[in-house]
Amino acid sequence: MQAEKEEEEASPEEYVALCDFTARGSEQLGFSTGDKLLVHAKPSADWWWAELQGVIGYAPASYLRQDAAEDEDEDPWQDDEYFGSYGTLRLHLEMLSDRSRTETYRQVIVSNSASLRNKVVMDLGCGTGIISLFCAQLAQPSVVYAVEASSMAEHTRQLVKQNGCEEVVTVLQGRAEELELPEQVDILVSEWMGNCLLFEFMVESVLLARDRWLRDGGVMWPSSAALTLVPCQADSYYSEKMAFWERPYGLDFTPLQPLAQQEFFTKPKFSHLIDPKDCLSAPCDVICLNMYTVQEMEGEFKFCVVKPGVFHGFTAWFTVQFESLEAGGATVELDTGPNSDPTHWKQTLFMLDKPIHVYGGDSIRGNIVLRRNPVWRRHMTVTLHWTINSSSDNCQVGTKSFPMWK
Ligand code: 6LC
Repeated sequence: MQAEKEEEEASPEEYVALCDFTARGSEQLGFSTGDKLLVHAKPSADWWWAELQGVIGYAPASYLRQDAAEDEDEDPWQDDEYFGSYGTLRLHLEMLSDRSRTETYRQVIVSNSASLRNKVVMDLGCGTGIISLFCAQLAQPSVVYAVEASSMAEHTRQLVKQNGCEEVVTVLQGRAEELELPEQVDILVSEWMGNCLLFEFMVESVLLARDRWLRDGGVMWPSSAALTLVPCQADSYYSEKMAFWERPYGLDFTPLQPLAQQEFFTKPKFSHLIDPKDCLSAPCDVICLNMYTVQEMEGEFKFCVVKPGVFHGFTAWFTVQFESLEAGGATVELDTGPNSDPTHWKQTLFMLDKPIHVYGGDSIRGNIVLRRNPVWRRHMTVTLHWTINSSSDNCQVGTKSFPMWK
């Protein structure tokens, strides 16, 4: 028989705190950068049972590193890996094949073409240069600085020439962070959105470029972004990954269910396409980013359940808005949710550990926090807290943190 408590019996491991952590509640353990903690158990990927100077409590795993010296040479932005992946065609093909995405950017250029005349534009993370080429062909900017860090930039230069846009589009190969330009720009356009809006944290590079290179009164495209959440059913995913173990081939495989939970439900499922009928309530914008100001990466929600069903988890997606520069012009929106054409981002599914039956009139309220992984800067943890208030039952409270990916 497998010893269930094996992990707790193992001798504690020493970890170093990478940054300060303030405990919320008596279950958590607060610490400061550089503190040495003893980790006694790792009951989940996110929260470890740890000790500091005789005090014991839960510590967030992503704040701890086993050996401070060990990773010093590693690049926490993982730029080699990140820009390496954008140096081949696979991801560019995926993005360009996404018509909703690409056509939205084209529409923004077309519907603002008069205002773009003689303007200085920066296309940050231009990839194959599609947005820069739209600008050059469909409007008359004085110059477009097409900035791209990956080796794709060499091909982009060729595409600009091939399409007769070299007078207007200047391709600059390098990271936005090290960019040097001869002037400030009037418009900063970028397609920086990752899964669940923020994954990859390219937005950080965009905001830095904004602060350095956007002139006063300049325009950001997108101008705003929102992360939307809905409580949902996910019957087929649940059956496929969890209910499966109940009776395969007439045998009881339920002892594998805790493993299945760990393996399939710890991280969110990218590439989920939610059927609108699986939404248990109307969706709610939980985080709204104004691209001109700095904001909190957390938000609250309150959902009112509209029909009885099984609450398996939350599905998230995002929208971005492009303000119009033309008098009376309409805002253009890219919506990656279930009521629009699917995009390459699809939606992101966060599964609860245990499904909960809910009924019309129940409320699900709580909050979401997106916390940047302090070491792996393109990664983040999404924490959801929820309280279900039901007329028939007492309230149920839950919380779960999802690493994306580390
Ligand atoms: C699109 C990412 C593109 O932006 C990709 O070609 C990548 O190499 C480039 N990029 C990302 N960050 C920077 C940066 N700091 N400086 C220069 N180029 C950058 C992401 N879009 C989706 N995930 N959809």
